[in-house]
Amino acid sequence: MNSSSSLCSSASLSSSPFLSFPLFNTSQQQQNQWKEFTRLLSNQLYSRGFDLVKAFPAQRYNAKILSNISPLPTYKRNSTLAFVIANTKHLWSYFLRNLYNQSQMHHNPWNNNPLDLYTKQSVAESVNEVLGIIDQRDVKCDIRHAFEMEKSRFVAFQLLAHESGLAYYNRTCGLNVHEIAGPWIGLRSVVTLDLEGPSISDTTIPLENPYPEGDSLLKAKLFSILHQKNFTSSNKEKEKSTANGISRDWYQWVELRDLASGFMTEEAQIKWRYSEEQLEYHYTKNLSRLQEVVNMSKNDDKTHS
Ligand code: B12
Repeated sequence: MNSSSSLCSSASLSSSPFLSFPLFNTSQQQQNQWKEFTRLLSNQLYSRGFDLVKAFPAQRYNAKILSNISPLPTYKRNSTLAFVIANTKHLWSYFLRNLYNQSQMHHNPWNNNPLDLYTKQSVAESVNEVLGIIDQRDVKCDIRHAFEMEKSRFVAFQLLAHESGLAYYNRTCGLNVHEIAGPWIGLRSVVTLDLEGPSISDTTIPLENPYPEGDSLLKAKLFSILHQKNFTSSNKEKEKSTANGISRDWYQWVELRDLASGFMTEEAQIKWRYSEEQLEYHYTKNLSRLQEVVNMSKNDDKTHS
């Protein structure tokens, strides 16, 4: 099968603007396999709404975690190929369309956490597609998601996103901040494969804080949110809390993200900030509201089929 030509056509339909890798060079096949894999995987994921993908050696994360956190598998290699997968607001329309299509097919997508399920399916499908294209279906593969809390599967995603070079982890506000999309990103999954990863010289030098001058403001805002929360968490307030323990005054977490966007141009802030409905679902996980949004977008978008 001439897989590269069939892939090129799908890549040109929906290729990630964040891709910055050079094209595959056959004379350096072994060393560059991870670059080709990155290109293929990025395109698969982009067409499902996940537009941030970064390759890194799994060892890089393993070297930084605390001893009580499970390392990523390394398959006895010195550099093991791993990918961190995240999204900007790009995900939202793909996710809504998937929900709509599922409900049209009389599947019930409204159980548990539909975004977690969509992520799980999309990442597994994308990885399988790529392994099929490069004819390496038997390669060992481990996929973990940000929502997995079981000890053996848990990943400290903020540290991972930082160490992989995807987005700076600003501990002052507890957010990873991407150099282009700012704090408007969601960290989703990590894929580790029994393949040669990038060499240390191929990987990003430690990321720098894109907005150090904002730290004092962010620190004050976080303090005010946590302080206010502690002092207003009466039983009545707690009753008003959502299932994930976040009080209905969730908008202050949005304000924290707005503050962390202070280094972006006004145009970039408008471009990358989540829409109001995406924000509401992200912070409340309100399924009936999500159902309304899906129904509304169905009426707005005649391309659903
Ligand atoms: C546990 C957890 C929480 C707990 C934190 C409990 C605690 N403080 O002990 C709760 C449920 C409260 C929570 C809430 C939120 N979280 Co949270 N959370 C996680 C989770 C699952 C694990 C974090 C962890 O233990 N890391 C390991 C330790 C060793 O590393 P650490 O760097 O010291 O981790 C600390 C911080 O991550 C902090 N924390 C967790 N979330 C957030 C968010 C903010 C804004 C702040 C200030 C701190 C903070 O709690 C950790 C333990 O002290 C991660 C996903 C993951 N698997 O990494 C998401 C994650 C860190 N959370 C995230 C977010 C956005 C939030 C929320 C703002 C709302 C939301 N869910 O969208 C809220 C509100 C923040 C708050 N502090 O109340 C995002 C951050 C994205 C980014 N761009 O950086 C993550 C990566 C999830 C994701 N899929 O993107 N979270």
